[in-house]
Amino acid sequence: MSAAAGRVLQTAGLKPDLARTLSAEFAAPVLPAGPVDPHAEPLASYGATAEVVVTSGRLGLHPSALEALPALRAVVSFGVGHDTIDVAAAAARGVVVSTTPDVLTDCVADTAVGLALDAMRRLSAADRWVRAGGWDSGRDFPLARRLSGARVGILGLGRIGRAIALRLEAFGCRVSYHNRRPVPGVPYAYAASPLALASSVDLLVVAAAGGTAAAPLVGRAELEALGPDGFLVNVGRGSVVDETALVDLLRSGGLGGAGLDVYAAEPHVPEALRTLDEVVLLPHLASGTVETRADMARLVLENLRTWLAEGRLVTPVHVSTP
Ligand code: 8YV
Repeated sequence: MSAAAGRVLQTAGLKPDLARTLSAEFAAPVLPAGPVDPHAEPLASYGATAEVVVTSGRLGLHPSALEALPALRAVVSFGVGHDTIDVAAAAARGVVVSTTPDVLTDCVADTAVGLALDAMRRLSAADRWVRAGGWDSGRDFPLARRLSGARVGILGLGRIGRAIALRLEAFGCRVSYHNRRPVPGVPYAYAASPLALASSVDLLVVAAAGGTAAAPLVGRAELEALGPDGFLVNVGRGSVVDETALVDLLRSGGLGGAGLDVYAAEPHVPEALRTLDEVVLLPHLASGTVETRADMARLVLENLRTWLAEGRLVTPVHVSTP
């Protein structure tokens, strides 16, 4: 019997090898994702003793789990985003939350650059065109837009935003940014608002975490400001962009193109986007390499082991003050 038996629960749907380790090493029963029933298993047996829930950014933690787990003290999450976990409500109950920062920064930034190149140079669209026999027909593929030297705005200059900026500097891009607060010591121009940023760039890259803000940071006005020759890349969260306005503007030619890894209601991708050649659609895979996902799983286990042994988390989320 594991010494941790009864102390750890895991949310259904985690990376299979992580789930296996949680079962084998911590005897962690599986909690269904979504609303929990305190009278059903595993809560009927473990609800009173479970101190830690292991989950992911995608699976999140349903508010009902906070209520149903009186002994809960920590939520250990796979992924850096925590918009699916109410960190403030957890903190109010004395529950701390950890995520997996840093280890996924490079892969997410690589994906953002890939999306920027693909959307502006129309690589996926050209690939489809070759496969469909467009080249055989003797026609030329339409000219695309240059990323090298472009003016790029980064929305959210955290770890990932900075890694994207660094990569784009190597492309000779002129980088500017908007962030909740200016970041000291960076060589990039600060724009006072998302609209000011969008108005002054060729490419807007969203690297901001989805928050609880009522209105998306990138709304119709910001997309219109990017304009028919402008491009949007989103590796942050779908909730940061007004998806309806995005679809409208891409359809009408009011926006040049987009590269998206995240959507408002994943895994739903609006039908209209699927039919547009100007948009590159990825299934939220920015951190999805064998190496990075293994690093993320290792950091989850490090947080869990450290919590169980020492009562502290290695990479806790700091609750932000307004
Ligand atoms: C994760 C992500 O892989 O880390 C994040 O915030 O969006 C992804 O890269 C995913 O959230 C894990 O569930």
